[in-house]
This record gives sequence, structure tokens and C-alpha cells, in this order.
Amino acid sequence: MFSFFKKKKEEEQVEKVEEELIQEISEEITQTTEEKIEEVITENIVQEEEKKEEIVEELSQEEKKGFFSRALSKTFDNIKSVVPHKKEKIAFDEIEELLIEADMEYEIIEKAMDGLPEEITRKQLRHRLVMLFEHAPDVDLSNLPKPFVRLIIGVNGAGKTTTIAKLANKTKKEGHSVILGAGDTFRAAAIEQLATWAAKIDVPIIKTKQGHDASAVAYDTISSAVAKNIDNVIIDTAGRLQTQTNLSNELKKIVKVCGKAMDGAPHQKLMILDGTQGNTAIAQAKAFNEMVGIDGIIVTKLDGTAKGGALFSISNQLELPIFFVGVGEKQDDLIEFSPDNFVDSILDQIYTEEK
Ligand SMILES: Nc1nc2c(ncn2[C@@H]2O[C@H](COP(=O)(O)OP(=O)(O)O)[C@@H](O)[C@H]2O)c(=O)[nH]1
Ligand SMILES: [Mg+2]
Repeated sequence: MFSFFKKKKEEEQVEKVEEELIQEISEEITQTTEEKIEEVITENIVQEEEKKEEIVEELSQEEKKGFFSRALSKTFDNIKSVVPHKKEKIAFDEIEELLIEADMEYEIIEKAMDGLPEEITRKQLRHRLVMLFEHAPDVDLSNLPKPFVRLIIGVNGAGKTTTIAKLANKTKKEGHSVILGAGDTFRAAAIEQLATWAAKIDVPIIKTKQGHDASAVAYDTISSAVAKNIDNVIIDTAGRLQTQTNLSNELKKIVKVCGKAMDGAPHQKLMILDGTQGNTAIAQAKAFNEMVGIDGIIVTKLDGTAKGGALFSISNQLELPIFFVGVGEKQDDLIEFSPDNFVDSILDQIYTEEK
């Protein structure tokens, strides 16, 4: 009797242990399955995100190319007068002719095409044209000094003041603070023009009266940026004074005084060139380069010119990077210059082969 009970109890215990085991195992199974499902879902999400990023990147490349295409429509008309229908290979002479039509200097064309065959493929030409922009910007964007001081120079009418407004607008949109210095104190209208833009974009500006010392404006703008912890300083300058010597001396003084306000400033001296002047703008840039040294170029008014090919000569002859191009008079009409996109948008006009 007793042993019967004992046996029964033992059986119950075994059953219980078995039940618990089954419970445990099934819990484990559901847990690992859940984990697996979760893993697969996250993996899918990550893949989707990556795909989305790729699409956005592709779109923005296309957008940039589209932007170039619109800005370069007059240049394209000239190119297409030489090669009206897209081809797989284009004759050497035709390429030469269309580059001349686009206002690329002959010397540069010879250099770019040296050793190419009679019939040229897209790939061959692309490589040579992109090479002309070998003077790429070497700015470490992740490690800019604060404030980052840019001095804008160039002749009157080139588009300095408008470009400053565009740069300020872009900087602000990207979430960085910016202050402007109205350093073209030679003309009252120039101070007013920059002040109007500053109000429109809603950024601070330091200005004085016409005829006052431009280098003092530069000093005050940088000091103000330091005091208020502002990320960027952009300083306008005069493009013409009574004499070229006066202009040269004034620019040199501004550069020196910037350095007094902040060690290492100005960090970039940017030359603004009027794109409608094509290759003649190169001589201007050389003159300014001799005065104060230039770190990079912004070419304006690309929208109104058939001389887009001059960008090749400008960058190559001056051995300087092109940072941006201006494609209109509004604050958003500024595109970051990319040699790849620029060259591709030209080649898209004449070659059947995709990139
Ligand atoms: N179409 C076009 N006009 C521009 C561009 N950049 C500037 N301008 C115009 O060129 C003229 C001179 O510009 P401004 O900024 O005053 O030149 P600054 O004398 O060098 O300061 C103005 O009428 C601007 O609107 C551009 O990218 N495209
Ligand atoms: Mg101006």
C-alpha cells in the first residue's frame, strides 16, 4: 500500500518535471523564434534604410546634374550645333570643335586630348575632362576653425555681394550661424545692398558709413563672431578703388587685420568670377592672386552664358578649385561644384552610352 503511494508520488513528480521541462523548452523555442523574427525585421529595416539612402544619394546626384543642365543650356546649344545626335563614339575633330564652341581654351583642349584615338568613347573623354579639375578643394569640412572666416574678393559687378547672400543662406539652412561684414565701404550702395540681403535672410551684419576703413569692419565682424560664438564670418570687399594700387593695399591690409582679430584668419580668400566673361576672367583672377593669394573660386552667372567650358580653363590655368557656381540672382541659386557632375551633364548631351 505504502509502496503504491510512493510509486504514485514518484510518477507525479516525474510528470511534473517533464511538464516543467516541456514548458521551459517551448518557452525557449518561442523566445529564440521571437529573437529570430526580430533580427530579420531589423535586418530588413536596415536594408530598407540603406536602399532609401542610396536612392536619395542617386536623386541628389541627378538633381545636381539637372541643375547643371539647366544652368548650362546655352553652352549645350553650342555643343549640339557640332554633334546634333548622340553617338557611341565621337571623332577627335568633332570633340575638339565642340570644346572650342563651349569656350574651352585651345591650349587646354590640346592638353586634355593628347594621345586620344580618332574615335573617342565617353569613358575616355570623361577621364580626361575630369582630370582638368585636379585642383580639388582640400578643406577638412569636419574640422573647421570657429569662426570660419571667408573673405570675398573680385571686380565690381562680378557678383560678390549676391554670392555672399547665397553663401549665408546656404550656411544658415545647414544649421550653422553666420555673420556678414560689409567691407565694400567704397560705395554706399554696396553697404545697403548687403544690409538688405542680411535682413532678408535674417542674419546679423556689421557695417559702417561709406568711406570708413574696410579693415576695421573686418576686425569688428570677426570679433563679434568670437564674442557671440558664431560659426561663420563672410566679409565683402571693394572691387574697385581710385587706383589698382589702392585696391591692392586695401586688400592686403584687410587680410592682415583679419589675422589680428583671429589667428589664421581669413581661412579662405574666395575669388568671384563672372562666368559670362569666359576666359578673360582668368587674367583678373591672376591679378588678384598676385595681390593677396586666392584659395578657391566661385563662378557666377553660369545661367546666362554659353561659355560653360571656360570652367575647365579657369580651374586648370589658375590651379585652383572651383567651390561653387552661381546660376541665378536669387538666394538659392548656388550649386556646389562637382567636376564629376559637371562633366557628366556635358557628356549626356553627346553620348548615347550612359555613365
Ligand atoms: N543671372 C545671374 N546674375 C547674377 C548672378 N550672380 C550675381 N548676379 C547679378 O550680377 C549683378 C552684380 O552682382 P553684385 O553681387 O552686386 O556684384 P559685386 O559688385 O561683385 O558685389 C547683380 O545684378 C546680380 O543680381 C548669377 O549667378 N546669375
Ligand atoms: Mg558688391
